[in-house]
Amino acid sequence: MTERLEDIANKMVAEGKGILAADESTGTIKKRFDTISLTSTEESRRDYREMLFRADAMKDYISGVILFDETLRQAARDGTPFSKIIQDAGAVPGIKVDQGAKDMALSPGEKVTEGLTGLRGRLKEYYELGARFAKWRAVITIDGPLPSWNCVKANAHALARYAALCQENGILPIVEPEVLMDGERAKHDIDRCYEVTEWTLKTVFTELYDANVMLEGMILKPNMIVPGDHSGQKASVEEVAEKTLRCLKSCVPPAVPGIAFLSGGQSDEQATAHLSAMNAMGQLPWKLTYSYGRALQTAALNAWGGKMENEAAGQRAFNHRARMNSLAATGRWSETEEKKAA
Ligand code: 5MM
Repeated sequence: MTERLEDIANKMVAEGKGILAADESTGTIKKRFDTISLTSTEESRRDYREMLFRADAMKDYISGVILFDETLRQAARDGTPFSKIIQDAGAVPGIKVDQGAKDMALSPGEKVTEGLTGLRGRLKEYYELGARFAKWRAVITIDGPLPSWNCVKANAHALARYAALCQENGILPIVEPEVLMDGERAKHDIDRCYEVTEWTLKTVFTELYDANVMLEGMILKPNMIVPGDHSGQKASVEEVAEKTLRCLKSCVPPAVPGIAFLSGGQSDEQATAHLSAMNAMGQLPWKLTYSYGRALQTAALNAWGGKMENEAAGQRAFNHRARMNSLAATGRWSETEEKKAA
């Protein structure tokens, strides 16, 4: 029997659990492996993902894993499909279905995410392979007068068309409109991030409504409200938490069961501290949790270093980060917890 989208959503934002974004495309995982001087091959990518998916954290703190096409089709060294390892840990396997943010025609410096052509057929195949949710990431760049309405509107429209196709095929859509905080062009202050994120989210929810997307059967994956990396501005944890919540409350209907943040280039500890502060601020209309890539993986990648003999060390680092974020998802993380465990 097909699972209800609402049930998949509630499982993915279950108390104290969050999502592991392990959907790096071949180009991105190569960049990550370059930092530990490891050659990216099908085998090294498999070994790295196996180290993560067999860690204890999977059972306790991870509700879903976003995979790249290659990984959903891959098996562990003993032949067990990764999708089965994830399911056996009690988590939901998911799949990144966008085909990347590409230069937008006649909109210099902006990107539009592609991948709608043939998506219905791909979703049907991914369902057969075990995926029960999908992810599509739109990228919005702030730079002087950018983003343009053309960029915000086109990306929001594509997200809505993707989400509708997912729901038609029994797959829960994670809708990810990312207003970038990293990169050399990110010189904007926190209030500009607020303004652009608000504009983007309001446009996305209008497009989702027009596309008949059922809000109860989706998860939003937004950025937090933070200053750009190259702004020279520092915001306190309280300011980030307060502005992010204010922005989300003005844009995200309570029918949405959960919001799972991206980390976007924040340090591991910042991403955890911000999430915890928001959850400690009292009753919210939706669950607030993590769908981190870098902020869940960087410490594990470094501890593993591409060596079989470091597998346990990599898993310890991943277990620790996942536990800290689980505490944050219920507003109970503290620096004392962080240091105690380290
Ligand atoms: C894990 O990184 C994801 C895939 O990136 P590419 O498509 O560029 O290979 C990315 O979509 C990720 O799911 C989100 O951006 C969140 O990751 P962070 O690292 O920002 O938490």
